[in-house]
Amino acid sequence: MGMYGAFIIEARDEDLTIYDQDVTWMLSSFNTKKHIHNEGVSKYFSGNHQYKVEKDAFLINGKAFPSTKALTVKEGDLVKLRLIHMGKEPYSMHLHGHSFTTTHKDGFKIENPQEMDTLPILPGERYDLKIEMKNPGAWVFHDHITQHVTNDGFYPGGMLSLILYEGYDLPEHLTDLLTKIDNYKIETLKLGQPVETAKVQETKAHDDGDGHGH
Ligand SMILES: [Cu+2]
Repeated sequence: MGMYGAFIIEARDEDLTIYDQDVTWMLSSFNTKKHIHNEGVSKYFSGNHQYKVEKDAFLINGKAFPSTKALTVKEGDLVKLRLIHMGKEPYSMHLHGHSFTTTHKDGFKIENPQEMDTLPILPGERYDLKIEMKNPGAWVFHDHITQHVTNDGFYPGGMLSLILYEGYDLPEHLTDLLTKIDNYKIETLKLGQPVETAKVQETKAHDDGDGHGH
């Protein structure tokens, strides 16, 4: 997992909005017991119809929280976030503290972009989000389907990342939870980047944003 990347082609007549950051998140899931990515599609098409494999790891760019990489920003930044759905189940990506507009879907410009803070995204879909960073703090950005923010069933984990403004760090409610459980050290995380438990425990939070109570 994580052994993939995005190939981005910009249209020649693309609008000339200048973004301070251009970030791609590839969303996927994984079964750590069977080490099967995307439910063994090749098996399915080869005539073996054993298709159902339960997922226990939900990933942003091949990593599950707390190994996901936070988006670090400055107040005033304009960020383009490209979401690419590489998985097999619907996701519902929700951002705290901000709204965003979806400027493109599947590479095509959206003529009347809607402002929103939650984006349903289905397998294969790609969305470009335009986010104005105008609310300093530490903000959670996550899949609102609860199973998808767990590692092997334990919250917090999975498809959860953060927008961190300069000077802010992991929100306290998350550091508290991480220090209370040790079950998030599942095989997925070992296969990826080591969990920086010590760093998480030392982190001082300055979260003046809302909690993660929804
Ligand atoms: Cu939330």
